[in-house]
Amino acid sequence: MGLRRVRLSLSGRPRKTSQIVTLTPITASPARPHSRAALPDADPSMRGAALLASIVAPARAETRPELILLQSPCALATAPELTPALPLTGAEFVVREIERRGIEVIVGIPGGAILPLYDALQASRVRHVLARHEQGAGFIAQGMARATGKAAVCLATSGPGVTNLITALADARADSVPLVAITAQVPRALIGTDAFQEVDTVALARPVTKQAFFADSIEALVRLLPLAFELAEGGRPGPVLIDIPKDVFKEHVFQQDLGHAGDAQTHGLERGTGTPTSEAPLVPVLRRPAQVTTWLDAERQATWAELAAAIEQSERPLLYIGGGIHMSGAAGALFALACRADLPVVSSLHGLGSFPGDDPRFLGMLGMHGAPYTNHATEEADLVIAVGARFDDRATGDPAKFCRNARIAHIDIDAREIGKIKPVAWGVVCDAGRALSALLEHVSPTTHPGWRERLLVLRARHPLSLSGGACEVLGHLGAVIAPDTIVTTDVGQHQMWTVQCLRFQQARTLLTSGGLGTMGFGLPAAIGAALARPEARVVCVSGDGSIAMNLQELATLAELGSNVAVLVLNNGQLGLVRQQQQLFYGQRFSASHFQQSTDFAAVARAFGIRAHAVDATDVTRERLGAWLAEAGPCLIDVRVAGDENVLPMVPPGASNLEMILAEC
Ligand SMILES: Cc1ncc(C[n+]2csc(CCOP(=O)(O)OP(=O)(O)O)c2C)c(N)n1
Ligand SMILES: [Mg+2]
Repeated sequence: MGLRRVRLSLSGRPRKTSQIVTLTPITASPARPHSRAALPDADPSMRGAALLASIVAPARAETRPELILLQSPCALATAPELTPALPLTGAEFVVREIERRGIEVIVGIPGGAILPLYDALQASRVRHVLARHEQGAGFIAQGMARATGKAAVCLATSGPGVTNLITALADARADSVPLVAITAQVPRALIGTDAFQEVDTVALARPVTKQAFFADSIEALVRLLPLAFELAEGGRPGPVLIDIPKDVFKEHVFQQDLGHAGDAQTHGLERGTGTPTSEAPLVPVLRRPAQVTTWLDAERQATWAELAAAIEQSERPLLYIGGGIHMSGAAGALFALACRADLPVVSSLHGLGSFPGDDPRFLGMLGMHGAPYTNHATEEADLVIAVGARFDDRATGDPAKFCRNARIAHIDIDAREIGKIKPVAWGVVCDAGRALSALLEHVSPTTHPGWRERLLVLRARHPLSLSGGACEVLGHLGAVIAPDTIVTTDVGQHQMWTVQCLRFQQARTLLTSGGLGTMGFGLPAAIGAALARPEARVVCVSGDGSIAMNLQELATLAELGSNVAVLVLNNGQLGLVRQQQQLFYGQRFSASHFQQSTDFAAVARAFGIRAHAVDATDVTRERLGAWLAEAGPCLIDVRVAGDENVLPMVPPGASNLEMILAEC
């Protein structure tokens, strides 16, 4: 990338060991990193925009530069002031840092190595929710984070606590969810001895987190924990793990004992444990060079003028939005721009809710299970402005055949996403909200009447046809829930039917596992959402396969008494697997049918949760409304047919126009 090295005094006073720090804002073209002069008063232009900083420990400066994603250079110096007279233990410091950030609820499961932290929590006003499985804890934290956009904290003890948590971290990484996972490690003296409940946590977490730190001293802990929060929320959000040996929790710290911020950072890197993972692609061998014709600089007005002119000149422009819109709080700017420039909007799974689902400009979800007219419209567009979307294969189908008629502008806060999958004409590294506001300023009121008419034709000619018991139930659900109801889903047919049948109106009202597609997400995520927004009704739409994967969290839900309704669409199948076997494996149904059905209502009652078991045909709008209106948790087990398919479906690897359609 041609990074330049500069010397940077992080604290503003002379240092014994200076760090060599290389900074380039990802708002700029990777080819044109900011110079030293841009660094000191960086706040207005850089705060909020992520920086790629290469932090190089002096000893390894030439050999192994490390890349790290920061919100601002100030992040390195944000360790709190400690009172010299009052020493804190490491555990007390962790609790104080959580409190200092205004975090009211955390979630986890205790165990031997993390007991000092749980002991310190006793004296805190922070509420701890006891999950029943660490994967559940991770997803509860995700529910809080996805509902609010703020980093949520989950705790796990060493060994199996950590390994149980890993799936939730990988899921958060895939969907850019800000988490801070605080894990305990065996005491330092035992590390490397195959001690009881010892695993190499950082090595396990590294490929599935934005960053994994090892705090091998109290000084490192004091510097790394604030940084963990900054990293989790800064730039493109993601999970950050900090692993803390049991004896570090018990060490004491005075202010005069602290090293410099940079030293602590160096500390982590020197051990090889602070290796930032934000740069690590999930599958390294598949990394390709960015395919971008022109990089545009988000800082220059000319950039926005150029894109605004392209919109005005286009005959069939289209906005393609993704999860970056709600992450950046850009729904307002998006709506304003779509109105001013008369732009239709298509969305990825994670973009749903960022644009009002019932607005005539909204064309719905594109891709594998998108509406047929949405895929046709995307194919006919001559200009596609992709904002906060990553051209996932579920959205694009065969990328070579995606948007063949369009010039594409791709705006994303993460430079690595731009031109990763699909060649684009323009790449702009920018926060979605900033980009949409800038475009709004430059674009004149425009209309595209011919394109509007064409879209009406496409809607009529290629409708989304929804039928079957599950869709009827979901239709009733859509009719009885308020627009601010948070809906979580699991993974399977029920997930796709949910997003096809419901019209999401507000950002952060659909919480679903999109990137990793993790069964077992829905229930704990719903619990987390209810913790974050206790006033809201939360509905988890699940399947009989998925709900079983974190069923134990019904106990957590019963204890909390939250307003979470679990709607199980019980088809006796791993339905989406069965569907693929039917369509693509000659109807050879291998391990997709449950031999024995589970009475989930009875199970829920055993956990102390109100429950109903009904056939889909017995679900009416009134009954469903009445069940949801009752406060507190409930589970509704709805038996649906086992042979229904979620359609349309683009076969894996095919183009979005090669949909298998429902028979109308
Ligand atoms: C943890 C995990 N294991 C396996 C899968 C693969 N998978 C995707 S959908 C699916 C079936 C889901 O069944 P169910 O929850 O009953 O939903 P349905 O499709 O029947 O609506 C499976 C096994 C997955 N996504 N996640
Ligand atoms: Mg099922």
